[in-house]
Amino acid sequence: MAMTNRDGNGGEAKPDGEFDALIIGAGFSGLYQLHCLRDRLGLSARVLETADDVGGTWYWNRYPGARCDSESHSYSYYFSKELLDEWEWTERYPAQPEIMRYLRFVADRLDLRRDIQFETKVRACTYDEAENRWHVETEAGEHFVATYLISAVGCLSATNVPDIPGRDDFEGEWYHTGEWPHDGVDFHGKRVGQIGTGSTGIQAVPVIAETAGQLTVFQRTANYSVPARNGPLTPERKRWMREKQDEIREIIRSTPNAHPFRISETKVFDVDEDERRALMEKAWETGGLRFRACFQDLLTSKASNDVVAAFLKDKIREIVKDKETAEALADIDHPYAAKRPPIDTNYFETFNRDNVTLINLREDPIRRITPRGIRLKSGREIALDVIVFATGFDAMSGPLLRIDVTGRDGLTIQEAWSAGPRTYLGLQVAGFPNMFTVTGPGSPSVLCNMPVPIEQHVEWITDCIAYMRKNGISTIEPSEDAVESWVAHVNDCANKTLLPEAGHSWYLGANVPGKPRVFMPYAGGMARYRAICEDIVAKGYEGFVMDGGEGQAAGTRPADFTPAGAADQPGV
Ligand code: FAD
Ligand code: N01
Repeated sequence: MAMTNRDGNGGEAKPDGEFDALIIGAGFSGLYQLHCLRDRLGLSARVLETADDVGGTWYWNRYPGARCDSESHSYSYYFSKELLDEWEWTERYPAQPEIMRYLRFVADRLDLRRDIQFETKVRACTYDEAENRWHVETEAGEHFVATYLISAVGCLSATNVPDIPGRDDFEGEWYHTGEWPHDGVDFHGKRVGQIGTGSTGIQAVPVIAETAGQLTVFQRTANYSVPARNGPLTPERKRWMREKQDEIREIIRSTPNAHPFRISETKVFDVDEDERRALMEKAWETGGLRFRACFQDLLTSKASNDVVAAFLKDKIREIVKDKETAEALADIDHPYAAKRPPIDTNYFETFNRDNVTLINLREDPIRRITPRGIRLKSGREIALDVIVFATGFDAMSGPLLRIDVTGRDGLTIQEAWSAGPRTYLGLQVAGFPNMFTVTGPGSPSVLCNMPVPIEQHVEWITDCIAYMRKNGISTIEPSEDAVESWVAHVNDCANKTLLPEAGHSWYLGANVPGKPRVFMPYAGGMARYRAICEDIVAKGYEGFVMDGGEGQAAGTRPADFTPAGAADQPGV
């Protein structure tokens, strides 16, 4: 007897392997997308996930010190009062194990696991125009078919291990932080080398240093960091979080980057030097990403940014005792927060330990990895037992580009994005009907506290699919014109900020050799982005081409992206 899929809330049963919707990825995005399509629309849906559990980012990134830079009460789903009421965070910034527990709790509470197929890596997705179906193949050779394909593959899920000559000759152990062994790594007494001083590296250094015999940190680009001031949540704070859910929701939905605090309206030069200093000291004591909110114009005025950057560099010089090390750490070449600003627990302090050394790669770059360690251009060789690659990700476009996705007329995603990713709203790609991307390039995603854009994207996609089914629409995709307009708008928004000035940042794809340099996230602000998406729907899905229905604003080119009432505040 042919097997059939149990079909959500009453949809038609389908042959084995055939679904209304296939979702790739079981992180924050994929879990909520499954819930919406299955439990709200009653569609048959299946999630395909490489890992053997839910969690996404928090499944893979188990490196020492891994934790959030979003405050716990905002790094949560807000769509369900039950979930909010039933979960309690324990720290201001939850660590990786706690976030994993949270996502497992959500998956179990919503009974999602029965529609997730784990240990299943998607290899290829091909659109069949005659059938109007997506065919999905896995690495193991399984075959699935669906009407709607939703990529929830994440922005930071494709690891970037630099191709340093000799890497494969290394006789010790090496690990990338984004694919960390589940049973941990024992650093006791070992000579450890860590390459990379981004958010990840800055979290890992203090924890690795606690047990390593010797830790050598290889720094190519010096980075700012502000103390996280992490700590346990008091009972009063937990009660406040529970009682103020509605207010918190209102704030995270209305601030430009969806964090649970408002950005000051004061500009750096609105106040005199003493007051400015006092505001920065206060923000430094508050810690975390709230530091960035101490002035309104940090990312729109270079002169203002210079003031804050100088303050932060002086902090490094105050903390780090060895003068040469302090200067190398403070020799930062980009505006503060032009890269996602790291927050830390004792990062700079760790360089005062006897077992920690900084190598400034700007002065003496890595030449090769040898069987025994890392050799620098000067000829100096640092003997190592373990190398930790805290070298980041092929971000935003990388995870989807690692799948062979083929749309209409044989167009591949690799061809469509050969000059950089091109989307409409970060949600769809021209030539790929009925394929949706959650947090795709062109969405505000990584500039935000991400659960907020994730919920918005998922709900937008769900409403769109509901609209299509109600109106007998068989396909949706953006017009080339609409994509053109959106890409131009994304660039305009970025160029109004200092973000593109961090020339080597992953926002620009500059961290991956050969990747086109295009500013990928939408810097116009999450609140404005939400208003734009709503406006486009109100105008009959302006900019989208829909097939089969009637009365659509088929393919019209949006004149601009200035919906009434949307704040024109940069989303940074
Ligand atoms: P992911 O969590 O990345 O999930 C994507 C899933 O897709 C993965 O499980 C992956 O295995 C799966 N997948 C990918 N390709 C395939 C394939 N071909 N076949 C099958 N499965 C596939 N954001 C914040 O807002 N605040 C923070 O504090 C914060 N901290 C972070 C810390 C780290 C170390 C990192 C790396 C990111 C952090 N982020 C943070 C960003 C974080 O990625 C998002 O907050 C969020 O977890 C993304 O969820 P997602 O479901 O969209 O993607
Ligand atoms: O990655 P990164 P990440 N030789 O790309 C260096 C989120 N996140 O994993 O700047 C030598 O920022 C590279 O040097 P350079 C957050 O969104 C959040 O740290 O290219 N060095 C850089 O120092 C974050 O932005 C949290 O010169 C090399 C580092 O490796 C994003 O994830 C925690 C090199 C990579 O930094 C990515 O952060 C962690 C080479 N060949 C992550 N190649 C929190 O919420 C790369 N580098 C707290």
